[in-house]
Amino acid sequence: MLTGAGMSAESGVPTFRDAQTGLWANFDPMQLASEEGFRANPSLVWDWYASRRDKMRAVQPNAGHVALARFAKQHPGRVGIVTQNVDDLHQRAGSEGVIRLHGDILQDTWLERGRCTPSCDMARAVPGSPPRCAACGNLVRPGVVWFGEMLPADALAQAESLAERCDVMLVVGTSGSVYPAAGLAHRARRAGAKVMIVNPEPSEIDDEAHVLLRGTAAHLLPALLDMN
Ligand code: BV8
Repeated sequence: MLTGAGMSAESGVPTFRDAQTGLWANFDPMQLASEEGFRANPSLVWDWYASRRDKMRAVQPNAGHVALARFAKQHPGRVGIVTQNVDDLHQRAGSEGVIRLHGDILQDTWLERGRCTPSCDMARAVPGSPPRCAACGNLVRPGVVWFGEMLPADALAQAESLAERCDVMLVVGTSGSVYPAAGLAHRARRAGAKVMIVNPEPSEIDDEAHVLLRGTAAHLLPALLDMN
């Protein structure tokens, strides 16, 4: 499975495509989700992530997340879930070993990666927007992969290996516009897998699909996966 923001839409998590609201209405999410965007305006970007975190903590997995988790349990060792989503809804629905390509919004990390010493303790960071290290002033940033940043090498390698070995790749709720994640469907098809896409709208990777299912994750996945 490869999932994107549409997987969480019916849980109430806005997709990247959905218009930004509130303070961030006039900001391009790709600019906000970048190191230069954060350095240019740390508090604006930190508050954007804080508002998304609050929204993600307040919502529940939907029937699509639950159907995927149940299907994986019914077919142990035969289902891999790769997600672009930074929420934890797959995990909260009971899915194990989810490969997170773009990080975890609920995790914090340091902006200047190599700068911190043992005296830099995230738990004792000076509160603020964003918080900063009490020892060296390093800024705290969300543990997500920003545009222009490399994906976690192990997660990407695992995802590429799954794409090359799977018989069927089910692609759910992605516009297929962000790389290298979107390239996984092409990689699977080239390796001989059947590619199925679940999306109410056309996506940029529809050409990779053998089967296109025009519908939503929470409606189609239970029907699709509970049949077996
Ligand atoms: C990198 C975390 C090495 C942060 C995210 C090759 C070609 C072109 C460009 C590039 C390329 N290689 C690299 C790039 C640059 C860039 C990129 O892809 N740019 C694109 C936009 C042109 N990629 C990167 O920068 C990546 N890093 O490549 O590093 C490198 C470095 C420097 C230079 C070169 C190479 C890092 C990408 C990761 C960025 N971080 N997220 C955060 O969340 O804040 S990406 C973020 O946006 C999400 O994680 C997700 O991946 C993406 C949004 O896409 P979707 O999930 O598909 O969501 P979207 O809103 O677009 O669409 C929703 C879909 O759901 C729609 O189709 C809709 O119809 C559907 N839907 C709606 N409701 C439902 C539904 N479907 C089902 N059910 C529903 N109910």
